[in-house]
Amino acid sequence: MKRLTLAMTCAMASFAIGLTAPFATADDDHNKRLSVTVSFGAGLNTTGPANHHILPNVIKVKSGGVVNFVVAGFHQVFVYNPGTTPKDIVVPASGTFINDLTNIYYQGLSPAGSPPPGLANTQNRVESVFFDRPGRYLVICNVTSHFRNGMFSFVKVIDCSVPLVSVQLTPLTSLRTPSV
Ligand SMILES: [Cu+2]
Repeated sequence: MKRLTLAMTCAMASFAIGLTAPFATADDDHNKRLSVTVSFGAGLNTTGPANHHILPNVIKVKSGGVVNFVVAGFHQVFVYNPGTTPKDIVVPASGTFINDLTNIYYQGLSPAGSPPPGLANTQNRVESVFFDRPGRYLVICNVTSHFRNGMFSFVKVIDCSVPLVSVQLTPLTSLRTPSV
């Protein structure tokens, strides 16, 4: 038995992704998963619950990578440290925003009011979030009604430098067809 490093596994996964999605290479750093684009909101041609989605549902990125949230419309990105689940979010009975800061990792720009100095909080924008530690991070839209409509996702940060898996490799000699 030979041990494969996760780095090799990541390379193989990238190859597999390349086989299944040969055209999805421009926005994810040639499938190296260091820069990933995510749709935060279904788009500007949708309204109501149809808009309240984060795509994809599971976002995969390497540690040290960046997720670029493309915000379409009135939304606010909140990212929580590993351990927080959607059921942990304390949703107020009323109000536009949830604002649960427990275990928060990244608090995105509010689409309401004035932006922080030096930043723009226009409703249509890109927010780039850096992830340096492996784990499973919950991402939600902080707008109360949107979260209630299921607007949340997960960022799965993978550390490709640590050996985590092992597989059984079959020697090539055992695969030869016996001669007749
Ligand atoms: Cu939203």
